[in-house]
Order: sequence, then C-alpha cells, then structure tokens
Amino acid sequence: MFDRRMLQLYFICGTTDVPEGNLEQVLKSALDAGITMFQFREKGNGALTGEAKKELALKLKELCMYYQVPFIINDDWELAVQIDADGVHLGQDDQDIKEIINYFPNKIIGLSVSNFQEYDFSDLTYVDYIGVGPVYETSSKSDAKKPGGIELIRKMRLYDEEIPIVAIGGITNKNCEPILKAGADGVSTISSIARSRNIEQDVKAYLNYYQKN
Ligand code: TZP
Ligand code: MG
Repeated sequence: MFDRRMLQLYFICGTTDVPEGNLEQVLKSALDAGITMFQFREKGNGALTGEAKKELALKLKELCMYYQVPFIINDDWELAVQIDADGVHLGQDDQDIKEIINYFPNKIIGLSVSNFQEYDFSDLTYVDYIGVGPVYETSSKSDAKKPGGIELIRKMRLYDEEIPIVAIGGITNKNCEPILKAGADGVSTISSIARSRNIEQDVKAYLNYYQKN
C-alpha cells in the first residue's frame, strides 16, 4: 500500500491556509499538477469542526481518490476511521499509535519528528514515514520548533538509513533541492502551494527535481 515515492510532493492544507480561496479548488489544481500525497490538516482560528469538517473531508477524499493520490488526515484519527481515509498523520502529543493501530489495517501512518530526542522516544513499529522539521522558518505553524536546517535531514537520514522521510517547514521549489540531496524521500508544504499564484507551475517545478535525478 505505502510506497516511499508517495512522499515526493506531499501537500498539506486546511481551510485556514487558503483564507481567500477555496480548498477544494486549490486541491484540485494541485492534484491536476501532480502532487503525490495530500493531508487534510484543519487547524487554527476559524477551522471547521464536526459535521462541516467531515463533509469537507469526504469531498476532498473523493477528489484524491479520483487522482489515486493518498488522502491522509492530520490528528483526527477518529474522523480518518469514520470516512475510511487512506491514513492518519500524528504528532508527538497525539494519540499513541499502538492503541489505535487496529483501526488502521493496511493504512498509512505518519509521525512528526522534530529532533533526535523525539526520534528516540518514538515507537516506529507501525510508522510508515516520519515528517521531519521544521527545516526552515515557517509561518504556517504557530508552535513550530526551531528550524533544524538541511543538517537535520542529513543527520536523520544517517541516524535511520531506512525509514521514509518527508521534510517539512518553509520549503519551496527554490530551496528543496539540497533537502532531497540530504536524503529526504520527499518534501511537504503548506504555503508554497496554498498561497501559490500559479499552482500548476509551482507544482511542476517541484516535480522537476525528481525527473532530473
Ligand atoms: N510542521 C512543522 S512545520 C509545519 C508543520 C505542519 C508547517 C509547514 O508549513 P509551510 O507553509 O510549508 O512552511
Ligand atoms: Mg498533531
């Protein structure tokens, strides 16, 4: 089910990341242009909850299904189970994976890891990939930890040579190349796609790095 190439261009977004736009439209453009995975991360002031969140999640899931791109839900593992998402992405302070793994047969499980202490602390038995960052400064996450730079990725890759790694935090198609060279399997981004004025062009510029190498 999970293949590390799915991490190549992992778009993460919620309605508050596209204040003047429409998340469905943004996602459709991103899928059309070739993103390889999507995470619905509905957080912050004005975020949808309850039925409204579920309804939108279902629509976004349908869109992703059409493009055969995995649809992942951030944090809200119960919603992921309810709507049969392709997986869930959890943070260090979220639900313990061991306790919910039975609800996720053949699903994708991602875990955020910001540093080596968190890596050491994490049980990665059921984890398909780790999201490592922030690499650079980000304005999309208010409680983001200190950026670790490309060195964080390079060292994480040496620390665990096998685990699929997707880098996160302040990434654009202009600064992603050294991250991939440092050993990340892919990059994830919120603002560089959510706020792009030309999603097709920006997504293709990211994907170019994989075609070159
Ligand atoms: N986790 C670490 S940084 C970050 C998350 C969710 C935000 C990434 O957003 P952006 O806009 O790609 O910097
Ligand atoms: Mg979380």
